[in-house]
Amino acid sequence: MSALSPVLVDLKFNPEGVARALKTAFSDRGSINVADTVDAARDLRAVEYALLWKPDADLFSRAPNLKVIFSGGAGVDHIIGMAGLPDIPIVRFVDRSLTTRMTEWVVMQCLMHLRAQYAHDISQRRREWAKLIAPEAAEVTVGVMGLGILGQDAVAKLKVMGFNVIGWSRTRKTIEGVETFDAGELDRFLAKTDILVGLLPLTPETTGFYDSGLFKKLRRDGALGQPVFINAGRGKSQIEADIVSAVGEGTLGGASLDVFEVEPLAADSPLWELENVFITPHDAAVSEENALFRHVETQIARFERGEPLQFVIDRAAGY
Ligand code: NDP
Ligand code: OXD
Repeated sequence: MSALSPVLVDLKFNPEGVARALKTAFSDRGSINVADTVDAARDLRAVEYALLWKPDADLFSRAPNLKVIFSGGAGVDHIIGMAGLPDIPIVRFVDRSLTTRMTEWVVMQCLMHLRAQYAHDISQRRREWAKLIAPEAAEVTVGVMGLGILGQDAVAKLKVMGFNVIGWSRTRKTIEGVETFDAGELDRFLAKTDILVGLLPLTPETTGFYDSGLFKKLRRDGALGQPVFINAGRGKSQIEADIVSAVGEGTLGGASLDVFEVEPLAADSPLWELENVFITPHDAAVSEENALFRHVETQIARFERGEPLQFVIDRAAGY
């Protein structure tokens, strides 16, 4: 019997965590971690499976016999545009822990804006006892853009918190107790939204999508007064200069951003300075390495048993 092909790993995140988790993962076939100096120059021609996050530009020419590509995250935009990308299945990472982490972040940000936490932060620094009367969650409509794995979990848990939740996606979804809109109903969706939550993948359609024109269409007579923009999808979907001016002129009452046009966010970005903008460094929902490797092992086992792979992206749609 010929030896099983090792899994090629090129993950540009948390190198110590990846190296540690690889010690026990893929025990039947082994792995080649190109981030590790020992493996960096290895011959990749026989490799059949690659697990990638922002891989080296020459990876596909070095590994010309791949059968399946696995994304190290839920998004695949870091691979889709690459030169030499072979026409083979691309499987994205779908995992309970990743989904849960994202929902924690989304719910936390919605609550921070509901309760005007930035104003409390300012008062605290000034040692001021300044009570605020916040609306109830039920008075506020959260509009979730993207009703996929992450969007639907966020919707369910935002509802548990009492928010009125509506949702928008390319194709209409049916979710009990949630008014949903399809791509053609964007303006109707925005006009009902007080807090906009972006959980969209980056595709040509969603590039530069969150701009001043869109912010102006959000509801302005809701319980929060000024609408809020929250984005944890992809930074290249937002126009940051428009966010800065929308917050400055009051079109937006605040924002929460986990993703940015260019990451890391430049030290001189005006976003850092805005009191009512919460910034996190693209860590809303990190991929936990052990869970990621288990998911890849499961999918390879399915593939080798002749069963369909799960979570394969639609190359034409780009996600
Ligand atoms: P899914 O593929 O499960 O869902 C994507 C959703 O977006 C679907 O509802 C889809 O519509 C909708 N959509 C895509 N394109 C359009 C469009 N042009 N117009 C309207 N709706 C559109 O993805 P996930 O929920 O798993 O993940 C979403 C994104 O979150 C990832 O692609 C990634 O960019 C980001 N992410 C960010 C993380 C972070 O830490 N900040 C962590 C993990 C993911 P339809 O249902 O009709 O197909
Ligand atoms: C992902 C991410 O796509 O972490 O999983 O951004």
